[in-house]
Amino acid sequence: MGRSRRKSRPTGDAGPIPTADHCGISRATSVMGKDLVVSTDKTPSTTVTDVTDVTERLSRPSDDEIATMDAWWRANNYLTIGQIYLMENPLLRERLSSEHIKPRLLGHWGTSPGLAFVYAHASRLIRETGQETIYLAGPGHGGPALVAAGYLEGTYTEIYPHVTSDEPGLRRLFRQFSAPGGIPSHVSVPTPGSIHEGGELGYVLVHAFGAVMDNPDLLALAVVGDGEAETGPLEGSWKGISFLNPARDGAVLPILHLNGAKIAGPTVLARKDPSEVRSLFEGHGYRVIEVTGDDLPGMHRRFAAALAEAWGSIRGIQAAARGGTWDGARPRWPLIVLRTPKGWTGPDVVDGVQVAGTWRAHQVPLSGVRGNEDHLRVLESWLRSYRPEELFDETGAPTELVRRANPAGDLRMSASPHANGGRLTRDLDLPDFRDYAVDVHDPGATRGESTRKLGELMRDLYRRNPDRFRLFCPDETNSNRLGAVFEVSDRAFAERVTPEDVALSHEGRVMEVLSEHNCHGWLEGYTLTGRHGWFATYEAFAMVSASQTIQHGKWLQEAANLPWRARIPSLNILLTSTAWRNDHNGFSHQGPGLIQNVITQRGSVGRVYLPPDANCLLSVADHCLRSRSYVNVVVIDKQPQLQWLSMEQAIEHCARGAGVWPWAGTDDGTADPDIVLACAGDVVTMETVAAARILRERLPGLRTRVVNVVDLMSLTRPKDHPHGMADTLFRELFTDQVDVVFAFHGYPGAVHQLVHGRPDADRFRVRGFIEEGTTTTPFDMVVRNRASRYHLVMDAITNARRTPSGASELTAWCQQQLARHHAYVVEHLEDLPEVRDWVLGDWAEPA
Ligand SMILES: Cc1ncc(C[n+]2csc(CCOP(=O)(O)OP(=O)(O)O)c2C)c(N)n1
Repeated sequence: MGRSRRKSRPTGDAGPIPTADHCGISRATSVMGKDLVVSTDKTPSTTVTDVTDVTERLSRPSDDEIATMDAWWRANNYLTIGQIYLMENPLLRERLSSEHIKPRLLGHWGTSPGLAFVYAHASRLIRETGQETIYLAGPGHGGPALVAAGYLEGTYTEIYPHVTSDEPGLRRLFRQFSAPGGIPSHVSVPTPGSIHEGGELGYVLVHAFGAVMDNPDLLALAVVGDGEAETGPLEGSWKGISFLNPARDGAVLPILHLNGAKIAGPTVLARKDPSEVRSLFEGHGYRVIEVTGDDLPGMHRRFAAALAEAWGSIRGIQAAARGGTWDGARPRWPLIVLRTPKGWTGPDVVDGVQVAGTWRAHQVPLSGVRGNEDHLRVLESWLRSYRPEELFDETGAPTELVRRANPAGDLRMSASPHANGGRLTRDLDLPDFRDYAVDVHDPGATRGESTRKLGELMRDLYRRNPDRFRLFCPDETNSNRLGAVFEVSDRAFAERVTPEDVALSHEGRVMEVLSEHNCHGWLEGYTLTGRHGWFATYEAFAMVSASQTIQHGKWLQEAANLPWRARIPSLNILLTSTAWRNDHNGFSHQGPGLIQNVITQRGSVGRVYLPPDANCLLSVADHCLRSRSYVNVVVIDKQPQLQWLSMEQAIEHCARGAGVWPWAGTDDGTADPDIVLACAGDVVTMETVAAARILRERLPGLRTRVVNVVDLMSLTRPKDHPHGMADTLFRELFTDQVDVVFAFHGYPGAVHQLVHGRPDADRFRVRGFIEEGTTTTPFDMVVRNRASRYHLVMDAITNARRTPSGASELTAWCQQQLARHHAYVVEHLEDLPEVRDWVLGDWAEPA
């Protein structure tokens, strides 16, 4: 450490540009830090060939064009550093002093110059081609660079007029960054042009691929951090091209930014020999284009050529597919590997220690500026090295030299309507969900596979909305009984299709990939750019992508505070193959954890629905598809299940969120019941209704009331969530003193959490999933978790306000029934017939 290295400086604006000193990989890597492995391979994996006139021109920027891009880049770097360090003296009108420095230096410099470099070049591409482009910064901690980009493009001032395009505006821009009452340090929701915060690393490509699906004119530039590239979700997301159709979808251009380091050490891909990196991505099906170095203006020339080559190749692929000359083979989409030093153009050596090109450049390369005169002087000369006097005029506005780098209007990446997807959202052409109703004459008399009905509704959504609805599912569309969609659309697949494959083609639009991260992220990208969809998954494996659900919820929550962000279609998540009926599988497949995550999130974005049957599911689904900017979690099993409500009843029940099922209990509503039997979730609803029936038959003196909850958030107080039911309704359903035996689909703690603050909340006795799982019979699952009808009956007796005669005999009978169950399932490997075939109508007391 401590070895000083040659360091380049930004170029001048309009002066003569030195000839590009083309460096091979070996030379370029040698300036990036001693830690980097140096390759002697000088052969680029692709050459600039077969390009149109436009790409030819793009690939050879004039000196003037380079000067323009370089000025914009310098301005961006200057603004980035200003945001991290300065609270006064934004244009260095006076000698920098410690009073100008923020007391807390928060932000990330290391990735920012690379992000801004790519941005400057992308803007030139857009200016020359009119290409609609969005920019996704995987390392979203480079927030100041993207804020600066929006500011230089004028978008920032258009959205936030108080951040003016002059010296006072610059001061505000700097002061607000990473500051109380200001903006966060990442490419977060307030950043114009962003659909991707990049806070939790790993999702940049899934967002990019989701954004371009059914978006044929869009190019998503996705900068992937080399640290980010070590995450599981990112590693899995390179496969996006295997699902892209060049005729119908737009394109993703990944730019893998190998700046060599993450927070505290080197990255795997940066330390690999470039030939290995190339092989890796060629293996994924990409055409790898490499640009390496820190020399200027050589880097401008080489990157311009690389971008031109990538764009030309994208347009070539699309032209062939759209012009009918595509042979159907999965195209080899371009990918740029960009090697630059971390903290490029920043302080090289600080206190005798190498900073630029190392992990030390990650956050704030000069940390002691306020109390360290040497650091202060280094900071000042660093800022002055960008020659701000050429970049900002006497009023503080960006000069013409800088501004001419910007594309116009909506083509500015910070102003792209695609990145404010609500602006482009078209409502779904929705079929009438009542048309898919299950005929229910008597409650609990017939069985049906509820999700099959939803599949039929989705089939017709595909039919009516071929450009704006998709289902995303990790390989389980059929298993989850949603297979009706295949009557209209195949699964999307861009790899080889064989005659044995079923419902699989290039034209397909049902998204099946065995990655919850990809499915979830693609749907996020799809909805963030204004289109609609569902993510359907096994309930337990929703936990694989639970963090994405939480992150997206945060995004929506923050977006709701920004009037300029138009509301986008909701993220709809169907959890099926649930904990209670995962028949083929076992404990690993049993986990209702996502409910807990969603109800725990602050704010009003999350909604959890537990429809007990098909008609309720249809009503809830219709509501979710019409809603905007929510995370809707819908939980229902795929197995045949008892149907309770007619469509009219279901609509009314779902609209209220919760209600009494008078036919299930014995309470006539004239006085408080002795016990309330409440339920939320399909399987436990059946157990509750069965328990109420047992009580009616065997303990007729006990007044029971059955309450079913569809909208879980309705249990909360209105001040805690917009769905929270009014106090009067809560008392109407649950009284304010009668004990409630609550059978819940998920973990019991969730109900306690939700009813917190309601009258005498301690009276809720909750049964739910208590992690007693295995591969066993359906009824054995509820028995193991003490949520069976017999457990509920015993709970009702224990907690009822009165104990009618016969109660202790009934308790003993329940215990006998449980003993019978245990003996029977072990002997016969299935449930007792009176349980297995139980329906409400013909319940018969066993002999
Ligand atoms: C999933 C996740 N894990 C850890 C972090 C903490 N973190 C923030 S930045 C960073 C390093 C990122 O390195 P890289 O992607 O190479 O970005 P760059 O070097 O360009 O800053 C880490 C580990 C995170 N943000 N997200």
